[in-house]
Amino acid sequence: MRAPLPFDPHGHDLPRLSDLADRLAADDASAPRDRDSATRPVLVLRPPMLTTSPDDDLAVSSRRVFLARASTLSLALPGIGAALAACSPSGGARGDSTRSQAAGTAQRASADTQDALRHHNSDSKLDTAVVKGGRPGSSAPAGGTGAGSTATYHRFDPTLPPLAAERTIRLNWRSMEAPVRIRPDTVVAAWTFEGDIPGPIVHCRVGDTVEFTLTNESAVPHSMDFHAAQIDPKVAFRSVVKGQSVSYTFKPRWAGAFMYHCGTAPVLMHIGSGMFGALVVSPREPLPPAKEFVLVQNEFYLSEAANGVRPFDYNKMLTTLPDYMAFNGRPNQYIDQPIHVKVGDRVRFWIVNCGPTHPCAFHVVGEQFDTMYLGAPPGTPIRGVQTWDVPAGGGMCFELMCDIPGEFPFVNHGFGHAQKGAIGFLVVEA
Ligand SMILES: [Cu+2]
Repeated sequence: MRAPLPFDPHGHDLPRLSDLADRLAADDASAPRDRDSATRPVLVLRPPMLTTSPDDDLAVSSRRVFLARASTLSLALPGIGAALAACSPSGGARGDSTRSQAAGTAQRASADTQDALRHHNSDSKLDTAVVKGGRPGSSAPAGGTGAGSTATYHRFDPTLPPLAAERTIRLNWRSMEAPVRIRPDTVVAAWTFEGDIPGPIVHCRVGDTVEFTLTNESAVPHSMDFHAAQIDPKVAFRSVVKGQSVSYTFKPRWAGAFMYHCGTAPVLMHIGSGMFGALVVSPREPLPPAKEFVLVQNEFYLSEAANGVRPFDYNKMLTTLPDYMAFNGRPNQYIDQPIHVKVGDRVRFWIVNCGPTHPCAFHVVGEQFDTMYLGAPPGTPIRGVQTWDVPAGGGMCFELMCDIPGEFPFVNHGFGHAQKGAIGFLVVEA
């Protein structure tokens, strides 16, 4: 029998992860099924205007998904299994107070949306886009989506793109609506830069010139806010309507991992619907050679599917209880298709947390970061880090040496969020 962990409040023996997975597999026999899949455990969907907490259903189903996958990994994840067991709600332990609290939050969120719509002022830079042309509080276009079946699932390549020989980076991007398949059984009605979540990963050096143009092809006004730019936001980050463009130029002054995002109000809706990405700025003097990867964390707040596509749900964004979390836009994608390196490789993770709300407590199970940069590399490295919080809107650089072979889970150590998809595998081959 496993000894009780120090943080087990009841002092009970904790079930093994494999036991939990078996139990959940049995539960699945009576679990609700996705209309598109007879085998995959899924979420119980609520109407867009929430009156009860979605979290109970979500927690159960995502725990099933995670544990079903993790059960095959139980040898690699004993600590995670114990932590999951300790954190799992037992029976109705969370109780009605959580539920009624969340219901109250959702109703307030609904009221907030109505309030936002009432105070909509199309002349204001900060209020340009309370969903013109769509359903209030939803990313769904007015004409419906219906293009979900054409969106194919693909792994988002986490490899940092190489630096260009040119010292001027020219980016001509479109803001556009697009169906994005974030899981094999889930297509979302996204607002995007260049048609994917996240937007393109950009790599440049300190002092390079970035010449940026955004052309809006969407019915909703959009804009672009590069955190790596020091520039008058009222001018450069202004919103443009369909068919118009905005252009500006900047030179990143600091190295680091920087978020970019649409800054059109309500910003929560625009970031929350997929309009974000990462710009990695390398220092003038190259860092030590490494295998470099970019992980962009985000949250998904989705409403019920229409024509096979799930719109984003502004009310749910206000509750801050996501359906899924992801690195690079697809929950659990690097569990299914891990990141591979070799013994002797130095690995450098550029972590950008696009939120819109929650932090990313970045950690690699079975490893330690020998070097971590809170600010601009190579200045003031922090040594010997186990976990560090990357805040929403922030980016940091984490390095480790791969001394031994194995499968090392990288996680958001806020495990409610790892269970919802902010997790993957770094496979170190001998
Ligand atoms: Cu936008």
